Amino acid sequence: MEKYYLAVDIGASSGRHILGTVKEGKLELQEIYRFENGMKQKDGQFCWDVESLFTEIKEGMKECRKLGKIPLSMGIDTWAVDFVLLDGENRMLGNAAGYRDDRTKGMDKKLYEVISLKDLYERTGIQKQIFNTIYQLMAVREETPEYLEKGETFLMIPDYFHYLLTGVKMQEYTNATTTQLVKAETGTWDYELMKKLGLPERLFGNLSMPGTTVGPLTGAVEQEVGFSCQVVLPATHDTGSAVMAVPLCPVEEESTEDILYISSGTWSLMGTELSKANCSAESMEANFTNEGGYDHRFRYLKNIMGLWMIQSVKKELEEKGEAYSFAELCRMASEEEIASIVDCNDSLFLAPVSMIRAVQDYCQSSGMAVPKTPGQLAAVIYNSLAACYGNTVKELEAITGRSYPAIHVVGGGSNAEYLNRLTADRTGRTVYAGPGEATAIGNLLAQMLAAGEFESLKQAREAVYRSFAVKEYKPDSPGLPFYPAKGKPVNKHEQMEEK
Ligand code: LRH
Repeated sequence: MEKYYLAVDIGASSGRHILGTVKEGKLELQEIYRFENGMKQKDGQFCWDVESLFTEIKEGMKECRKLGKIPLSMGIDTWAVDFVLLDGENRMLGNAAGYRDDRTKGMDKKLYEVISLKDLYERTGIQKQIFNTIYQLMAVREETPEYLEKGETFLMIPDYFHYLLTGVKMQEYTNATTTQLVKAETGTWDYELMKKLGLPERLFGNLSMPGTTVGPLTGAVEQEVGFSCQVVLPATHDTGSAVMAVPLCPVEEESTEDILYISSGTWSLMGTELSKANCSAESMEANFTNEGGYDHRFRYLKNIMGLWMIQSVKKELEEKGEAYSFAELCRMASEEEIASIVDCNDSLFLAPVSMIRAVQDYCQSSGMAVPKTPGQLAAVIYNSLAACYGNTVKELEAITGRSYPAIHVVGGGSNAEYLNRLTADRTGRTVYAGPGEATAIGNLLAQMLAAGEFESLKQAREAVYRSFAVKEYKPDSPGLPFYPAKGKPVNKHEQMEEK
């Protein structure tokens, strides 16, 4: 009898249900459902439609029933930092505001009246991003303090969905660290900080680690979807799940402290794994973050604007009646000579009214060639991203004192061949691209580890390496897909053995 596990992975632009199983030490995946997501304006605020997302979660679960593949367990991961507040009767107070909403404008100044940025970083190790939960909670305190007074529970988005599925409220650790309210040293809520900020402690219960069983589905959900299973916490922060699925080559790589990764999607999260957080001033100045990972490891990384810029340009062009696929934009970009580079991490690009205008204005005001055609715009964006990766490698090497020969690009963006080539060239490192479904795979791994399918994360990562095709890109050379003559993609390790 096959044992199935279900990962529900919801990103900023889409969600998917993926069933996973382990066969002869290899992971097998089946995507059974996919749906759209996005922040929408509601009551003058950018919000997530959590109600319709929960309907989609249940619709996807029904597919398991239809296929006759009932999972032993399931877990949900989403983007970080966003949350809901529930009152004593478990009703939402206000909306599930999204991180691109500008309610946090000026909240950094308010926060620093209470605690300096340096002290905050020393305690939490979390990189300043104006949309972090801490700044969002400051905005709640300013605009709707009654929500904090009436609030009984604070739940991050995946915790809220787990609650709707099971009736059990759990607060998962990896995602909680992105609130900037968790102490890096202890991995527990920083109640002292909360007190300083006027945030009621009662909102924040004990943190639970990935692998913890939340509980079985409620009777109502079971009836609706047609089966029951346990809900088990993955790393509910999508990036935490993606980093769990960075493949580890048993021959070349001892641990993920030896390698760099980029979790590439709407955001590009570039970094390494550390066993101890680095909360130094140097690290803070370089804007690196120490997000909590599986097994109390730290995801030491930089948050880079990512594919959001090209996604926004693509959408804008579509609205003007000019539709291009990402592959077409990449091809057009590769034929352009434009040398302009923008700073992807400039807050200008976080939520501009027009991304095309934002890129053009940036180039204009810094005296660089202004991109006009879709190909030129795409070239500037992809080259800027790769240049940012190049700088980040240098910063990481300077801070950790290590040298990293290779970069693993995982997640949906690992399919962007053109960007992979630019990344290899601009970083001067070998790029290993894949797997594309890293986030869902990582979600599954946490459940599988809890069920005893693997003994350790290292073993699980080695299974990822054996199970999925990885493409290699050497600097200054075209991407070389690892396709042996007979056709099926193999991974780099098998390829080396063939030589
Ligand atoms: C990626 C991500 C990232 C966060 C951002 C809000 O989806 O979770 O790690 O910083 O969304």
